[in-house]
Amino acid sequence: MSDVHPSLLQRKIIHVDMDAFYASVEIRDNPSLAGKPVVIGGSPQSRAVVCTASYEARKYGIRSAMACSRAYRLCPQAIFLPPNFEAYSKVSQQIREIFSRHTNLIEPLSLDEAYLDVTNNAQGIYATQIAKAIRQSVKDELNLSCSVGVGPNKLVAKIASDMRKPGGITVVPPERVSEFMRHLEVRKIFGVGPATEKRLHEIGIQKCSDIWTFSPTQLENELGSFAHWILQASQGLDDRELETNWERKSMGREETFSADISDLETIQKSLKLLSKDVADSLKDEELEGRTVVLKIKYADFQQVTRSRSLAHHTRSESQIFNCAQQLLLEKTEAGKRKIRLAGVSVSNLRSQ
Ligand code: TTP
Ligand code: MG
Repeated sequence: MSDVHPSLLQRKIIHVDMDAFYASVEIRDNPSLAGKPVVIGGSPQSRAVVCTASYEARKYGIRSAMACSRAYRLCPQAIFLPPNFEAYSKVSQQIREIFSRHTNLIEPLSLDEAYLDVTNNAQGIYATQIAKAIRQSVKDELNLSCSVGVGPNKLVAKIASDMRKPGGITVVPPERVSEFMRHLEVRKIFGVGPATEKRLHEIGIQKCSDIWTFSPTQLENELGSFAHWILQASQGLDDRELETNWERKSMGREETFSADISDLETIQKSLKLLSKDVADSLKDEELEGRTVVLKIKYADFQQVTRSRSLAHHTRSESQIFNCAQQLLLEKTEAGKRKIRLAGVSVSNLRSQ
């Protein structure tokens, strides 16, 4: 078609996203949970938030980031399980191995999603065939389900993978990009958060095609430097390359307490467990780090981070804990002010 933008003809990008990831892994490993509403997060009595929920649980309105207590009210018969990061990072490595059969150009976005550039793929086959092969391998070898989007760039591929969840493949060829974007709500564009969405609504923009009615100058007057990017994105145009040299920048864990606490001993006990989890995860991923970061959220939600760099890289539980503890005692108001959350992370990482 003559009106297809030339940049849409150059690349083939796939976006893979696992379905109800943490919950699906738990159900796979404990089949008695199949078909039941399963919530991964803290206990309903705690103030933890939901990491994710099985599709059965979502029917009750349960969503990621919702308080577990609210999830419980929505569905008291739901089964609440704590996250098991070791299991999820193992699956994450396994899906990456499956992706690597098709291309070396892989950009993991999180444990459960990644972009693949398959313009020049190992077998010289269509991107759609690769999408089907990946979905099949994930099902046959890992007994898990994923959704896949295929498009001419990252923006379109990512929106596409979300269209037929769970288990669906959505292919948007270059000549269909325009129609695909036309009816989409602007918040579906990666990077349009609630504040931007509100601003766009204020000037009468709901759907991507509403943006097309503005001239670049008009849009710039309304939105400033952001105008160019949103005009491109609304047409499904996106030149970003894959960032294939992705490296983990930090490893961390945090805990929201069931009640605000000022008792230092309880906080230190929590730091010890968090430090152990961090040390274990560093070991799993064969990493070690030099900077220990303590995060504290006070009862009034004010949040502070305090960090200290060690003389050497480490993944020793006791070194991480000692450092976090010192930071707690010397650099925070814990003990005097009540706190609701503590987190420990290690950054400045290198492979060991
Ligand atoms: P998502 O891919 O956003 O969600 P999902 O895989 O559970 O479900 P969907 O089928 O809709 O893709 O996130 C992947 C995992 O990341 C999810 O299983 C749990 C974790 N996560 C959190 O811990 N907190 C959050 O707020 C979100 C959104 C995800
Ligand atoms: Mg997912």
